Amino acid sequence: MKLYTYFRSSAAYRVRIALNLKAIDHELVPVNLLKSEQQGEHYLSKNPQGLLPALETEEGVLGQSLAILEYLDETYPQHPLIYGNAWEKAQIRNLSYAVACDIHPIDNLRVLKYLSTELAVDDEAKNKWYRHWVEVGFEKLELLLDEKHDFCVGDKPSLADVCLVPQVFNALRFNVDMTAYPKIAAIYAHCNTLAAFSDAAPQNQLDAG
Ligand SMILES: N[C@@H](CCC(=O)N[C@@H](CS)C(=O)NCC(=O)O)C(=O)O
Repeated sequence: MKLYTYFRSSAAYRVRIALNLKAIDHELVPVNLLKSEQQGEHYLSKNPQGLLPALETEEGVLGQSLAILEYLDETYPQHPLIYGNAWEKAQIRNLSYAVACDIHPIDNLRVLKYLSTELAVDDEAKNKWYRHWVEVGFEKLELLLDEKHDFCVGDKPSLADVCLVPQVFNALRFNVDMTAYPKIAAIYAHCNTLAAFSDAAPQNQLDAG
């Protein structure tokens, strides 16, 4: 199994965490987003959407991190990412989608590039945009979390943690003040005590340079 990845891609980071949690044998294939390799012929032949990540399996190449994560959960049931009864599973998805569908896409590289190149937004305003949408999302997410658990929904990592941790990493990179979100910050710190999470972190990737 091959994962097309970039060290700072938070969607790829999600899948790296899941592969580690499930101890699935895999190879990481770097695709440099800053060199626009995701738009190159080779990568587009794998994933025509031109976005990271993509997972190459014996069955074919799959894009979209949430689809990949659910596929891995079904095919490698050890250490389930979506667990519990129907209600608990829905809670996991609720938190995961709050990050992956509502926060991440507005702050994606191509959106930030469009702000700079097409709308002539300067770096300061672009970073303000980034922080704003993370803060709006984290403010609401914080209300959905409780202090009883080490992870988003219980006492073991789920899809929600797999989505949240990369988003917090990026938020810190853009100087979001995490003291405003103590529950999110505590979950982030706790997850990073696990090798599956810390090994998947951007600074620990071979392509981190
Ligand atoms: N919904 C997609 C989002 C994928 C995505 O936006 N990937 C980013 C990296 S985190 C990317 O490839 N960006 C390249 C670009 O914006 O040109 C997923 O979850 O896989």
